[in-house]
Amino acid sequence: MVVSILDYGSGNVRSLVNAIQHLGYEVDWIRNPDEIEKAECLIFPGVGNFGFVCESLAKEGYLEPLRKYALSGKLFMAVCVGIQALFEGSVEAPEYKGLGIFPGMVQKFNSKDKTVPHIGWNSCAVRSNTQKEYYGLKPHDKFYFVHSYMIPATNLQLPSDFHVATTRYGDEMFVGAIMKKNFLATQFHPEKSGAAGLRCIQAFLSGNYEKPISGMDTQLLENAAGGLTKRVIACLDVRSNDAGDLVVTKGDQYDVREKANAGGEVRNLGKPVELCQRYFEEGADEVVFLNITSFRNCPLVDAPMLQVLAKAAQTVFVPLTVGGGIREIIDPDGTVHSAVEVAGTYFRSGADKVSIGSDAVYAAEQYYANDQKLTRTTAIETISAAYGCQAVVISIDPKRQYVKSPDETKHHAIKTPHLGPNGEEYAWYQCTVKGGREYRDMDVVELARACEAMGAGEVLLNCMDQDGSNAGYDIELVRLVKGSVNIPVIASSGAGVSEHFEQVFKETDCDAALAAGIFHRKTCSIEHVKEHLQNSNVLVRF
Ligand code: 1PR
Repeated sequence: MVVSILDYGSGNVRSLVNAIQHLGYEVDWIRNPDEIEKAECLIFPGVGNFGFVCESLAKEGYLEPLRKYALSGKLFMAVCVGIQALFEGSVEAPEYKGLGIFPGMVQKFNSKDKTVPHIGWNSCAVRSNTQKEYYGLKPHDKFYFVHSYMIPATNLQLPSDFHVATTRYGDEMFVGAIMKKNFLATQFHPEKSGAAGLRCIQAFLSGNYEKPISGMDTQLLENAAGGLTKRVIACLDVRSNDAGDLVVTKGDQYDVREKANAGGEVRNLGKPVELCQRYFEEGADEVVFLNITSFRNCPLVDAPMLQVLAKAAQTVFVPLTVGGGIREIIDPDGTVHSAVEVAGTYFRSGADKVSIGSDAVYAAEQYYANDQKLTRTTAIETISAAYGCQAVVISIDPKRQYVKSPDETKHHAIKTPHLGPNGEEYAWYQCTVKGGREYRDMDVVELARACEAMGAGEVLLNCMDQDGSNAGYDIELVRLVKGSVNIPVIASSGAGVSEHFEQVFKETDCDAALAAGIFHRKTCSIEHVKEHLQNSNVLVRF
């Protein structure tokens, strides 16, 4: 069977193609409305903004053929914004009409009591006692979600031959998937949901709709184990070594060279694609690639990280983030590529999110200089507008600065039990650019808030003081930033033992913890960290 994917300009569909091919199916593209009715199996991917998706469908003449196909009884699957587009409309873009196959409007998550977007691994299964699983969705599995808008599960009016799998986030219950024979629409990304997601796609493609299972514990979905997990993320700092090979390296406080007496060379801790594969197999919830030298003077199409991503995405089915050099770039021949074009090139190679470091600081400076008005021209704003805020992470590289009293600085200072070199009781966190080499007159709270306002969907919070120290996360820093924004915060830098992950999850509200050296050096595996977290009552995915 050939699996047809609708190509109407949606974001990262590379991963979907990779997952389908990995399962042994052939893929082709539908690029014309007339081709829809000829498809024997059609997948409708959706990434980004509801308005963008529905406008593109309408403009290209897809609305009617797609509606007809979805109801035809032939194999049909919709993903993420794809499931939302099956409804009448969305509060995200009320001026656009959806396909109207199901009645009702897509709503926004309530952000008063929780972080929005809903990013991470959550449960999704049919809450009934039919003792059946549908398309391989089991109550104890976790699936990868990334969205700010959802279809509330209450007052849902669907034809009676559809089953609904639900998911809980905070006190809101929403639609995780809708299915009937030959029809599957998911809010989660099956192609990014590891083994559980591949099982779901396989069950769909092979027509394995329902399967009796014994001892199905739907009760699991009602208790704490049914919710969003804390994520454990592996980070690969990538650069060329002195011999010109692309290697994963790791610094201490951002210095990636061995000490002079050890040769002074760039530390080589392995090959990017191999390490990524290893971390996927060990159970990493996400993998981040940071291009720490931005490979200057290289045309965009030849950027070495593009090949790394393309290769990794063929066999790694969890979200991949790429950072380093996400900004407007000029090729050696003078060709200018806008930031959104640069990001698009990475998305098409297999990245799910881009992370912006230095450029986020410059944009935040511009934001405050402009009386907190949005220009809609920065990398954060343009990428977020085109691909959705969930695709934009900002990577912060702060350095702790001590002061005797908060009055000594205009920046957000905290009282700290870890006194400064001269007994200072207060500290603030200064933002840096260019991999920590240049300090700017901005603190982490100002930066995180400005980036959230400009449309960033997540914060990757490094810490120059803790990086490579194995001494644990900077708990005060994580608390400070998490308390300043409403988007997810990934704690980074300093993990040395499993207990450090437990500490950062229990003592702060961070959403994910990232580490590098501990995994590269095999001090302990991701599996071991997760076992420790589970035994400490922190909800994680296995
Ligand atoms: O400014 O948009 O081009 O992005 C550059 C990116 O590269 C930023 O995300 C910046 O953090 C990163 N970067 C630049 N130079 C370095 C360096 O180390 N010399 N890496 C660097 C930052 C921090 C994390 C590390 C954690 C966890 N390294 O990547 O993985 O601290 O480490 P640990 O668990 O071993 O303590 P732009």
